[in-house]
Amino acid sequence: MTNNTLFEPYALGGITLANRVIMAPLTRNRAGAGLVPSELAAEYYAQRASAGLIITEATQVSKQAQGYQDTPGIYTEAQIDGWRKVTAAVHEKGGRIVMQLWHVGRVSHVDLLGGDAPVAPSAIRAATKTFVNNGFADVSEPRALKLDELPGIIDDFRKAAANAIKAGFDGVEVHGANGYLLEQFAKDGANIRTDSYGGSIENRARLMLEVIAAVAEEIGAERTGIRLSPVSPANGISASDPQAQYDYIVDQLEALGIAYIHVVDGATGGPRDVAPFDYASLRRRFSKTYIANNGYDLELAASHLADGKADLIAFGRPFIANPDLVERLQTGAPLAEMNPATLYGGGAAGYTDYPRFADTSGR
Ligand code: 8OZ
Repeated sequence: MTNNTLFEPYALGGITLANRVIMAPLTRNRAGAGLVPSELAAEYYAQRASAGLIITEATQVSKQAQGYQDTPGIYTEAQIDGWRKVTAAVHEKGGRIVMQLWHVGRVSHVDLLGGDAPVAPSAIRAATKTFVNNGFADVSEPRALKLDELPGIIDDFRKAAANAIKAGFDGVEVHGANGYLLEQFAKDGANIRTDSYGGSIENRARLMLEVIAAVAEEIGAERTGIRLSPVSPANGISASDPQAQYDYIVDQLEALGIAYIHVVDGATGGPRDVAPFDYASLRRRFSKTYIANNGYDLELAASHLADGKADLIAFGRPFIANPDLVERLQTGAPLAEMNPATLYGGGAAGYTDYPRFADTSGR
């Protein structure tokens, strides 16, 4: 393969990545009591520290932000202490790690919220399921957020970013994708508000951009990134004009000077060509780092880097069964298949017990 820069170092914001293979955020539902990451989480992430950068599983910024059973948080001292063990273990191995900050909005269930309704831009229930009480269930009917509640949500993201830095993270990625709160505001399929947070493209982007501005002010724009999924139908979301919406959003993100945008091509975890969209338009509008994700293999990753379509490529599912994904891609070793039965919840099985290729070959 010619001109493959995937295994070359890269300067992202203020940090240097050893290579351009990024571990995408992966929800694993294994947090312990108090939604503190388990002891196993430090081992799991450390096993994957040869990634140029690890983006953690989505982590809720408040109690209200949770949408699935046993996902970790970053709003209590115990959670900060738990995450500190994770960042220490990854840094010990020479890796880099940022935390993905998450508010699920309407994608939640009353049983996760002490009986409260999930919150959303508008009282429109998503056609999607969540995982709660050890099974899948339809999400609950949401209630529309009042205008005076939005500053509190922005503040939750701000505090969560500060907590992430306290816990030793190299930065944060705001989850602006996959049908969760910030995307619910941005996309008109979920937002029919008539105040300053609904209607026009500018109004629908407002909450996302205010969150990013607050996070960047708190921890520095060079440590702030965002994940976007312009045309993904994930979690029952839809948008009538994603090109204009995301061109505008990325123009504003450029003005805010953040370190990176992390863009899901097509349907998250599904077809890359689900709808027409000009990703090059986002790339042109953003001068800093562009991370591309969704269904990449070695060849596609190398070609997108060579063509200048992206600076870094995020791999999600391949990292589950291949802790040494970087080395496997680099040496041409075969990739192991993950077991879907142990993807969400449980303990070490299907989490920390996938071996490195070097430990299985030749036996
Ligand atoms: C899979 C299961 C639950 C949540 C996302 C945070 O799609 C998620 C998620 C993925 O961004």
